[in-house]
Amino acid sequence: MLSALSLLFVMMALSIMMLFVLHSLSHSDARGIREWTLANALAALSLPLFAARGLIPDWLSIEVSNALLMVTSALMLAGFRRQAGQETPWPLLIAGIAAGSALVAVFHLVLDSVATRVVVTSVYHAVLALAMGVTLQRTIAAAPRRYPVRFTAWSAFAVAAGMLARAIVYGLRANASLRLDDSPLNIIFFSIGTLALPMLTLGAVMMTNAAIIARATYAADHDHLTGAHSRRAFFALAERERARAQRRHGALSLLLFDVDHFKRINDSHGHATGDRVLVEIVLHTQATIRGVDVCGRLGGEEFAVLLPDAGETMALQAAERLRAGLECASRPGPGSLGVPCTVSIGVATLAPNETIAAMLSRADQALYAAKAGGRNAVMAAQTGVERMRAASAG
Ligand code: GH3
Ligand code: MG
Ligand code: MG
Repeated sequence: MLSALSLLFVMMALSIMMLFVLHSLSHSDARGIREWTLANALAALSLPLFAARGLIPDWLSIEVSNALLMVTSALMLAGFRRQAGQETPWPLLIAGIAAGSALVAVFHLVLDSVATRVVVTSVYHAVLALAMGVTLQRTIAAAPRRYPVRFTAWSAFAVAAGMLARAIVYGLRANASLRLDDSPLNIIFFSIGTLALPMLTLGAVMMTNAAIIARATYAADHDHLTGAHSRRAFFALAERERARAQRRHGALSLLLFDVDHFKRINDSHGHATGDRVLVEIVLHTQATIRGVDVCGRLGGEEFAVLLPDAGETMALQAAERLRAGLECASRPGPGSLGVPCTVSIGVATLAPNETIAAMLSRADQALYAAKAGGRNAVMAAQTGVERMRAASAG
């Protein structure tokens, strides 16, 4: 049968297990881990004190153990706030812990009432759990994955509701003499208390994992220097758009561009300036293209833009806007790049049943032709038929 004592030991065991789980994340730079670890360590420390009631001095199993559990809740909240990038109102929390601890002492040493002590601690934990739920709820929109945040927020709200119910029930029975007994009501509330910390910690771990995965995915999908899509991510998106265009008989175009005489920029202004120019080029490109278009860095100073639902005319216009804008931005004047910088662009539009590799190869040839023609130019790719004709004529 369940007993309050066995639940205390289950909670202690779960807190220790959570310490191991949290330790597995300690190498990451995720925020909040330190607070949650400390919270579980304090809980594991406070529970034997509760359980040893009668065997150790009362002030240890009442005042100290309750104070430790109050700090535990405050640390859990601090962890969630730090994870959300928010300050923790420590003066307020310390005042709450001090007031809560003082009331526990009063209702032990002055007016000995277990029920009132339960009301005090339950209200404290309910308020803290509510604050955790609200903090988490506010971060849902910006979270990389919503499920872990929802799970944790609703766990916090469930804990708050349970603690509030406990405060009301024990408030109504203020005169009853209660101890660590095994009455069904006590067991129910004890179970809520037992599961609260492991559940919130589990949620914290799920959220941390989701954040780590999101960061790793972003790093794999984006170029570190410019923030443009990485080559791998660009081709994955291009493949998806190709399938979509061919399924719906829609258009898809590609701009392939390369910085003109970039080596000269590096040689005469330094590699750092070269890097800055690459960053500016991507910023300029992203400001020029539509929201649905995708800019990727294919390597070195070569970039590509994928234009879904854009035929050749629209793609040529976009390329010309990009070329002219960069030429303009590199001229001396306010907001100038500070170095002369132009690009040559090859433009290809997906032909029926064409692969991305074949379209890219045509865009590459057009880019080569734009370079050969003097650079700072836009060139449309030949279609497959034109290429065959040109080859047989050559
Ligand atoms: P072209 O007009 O024919 O394209 O001439 P180019 O000088 O731009 O082409 P080339 O291929 O000769 O030189 C490209 C240079 O880009 C050489 C390489 O050092 C430089 N580069 C590649 N990646 C980076 C980078 O991340 N940062 C900087 N600063 N330079 C880079
Ligand atoms: Mg170049
Ligand atoms: Mg190049």
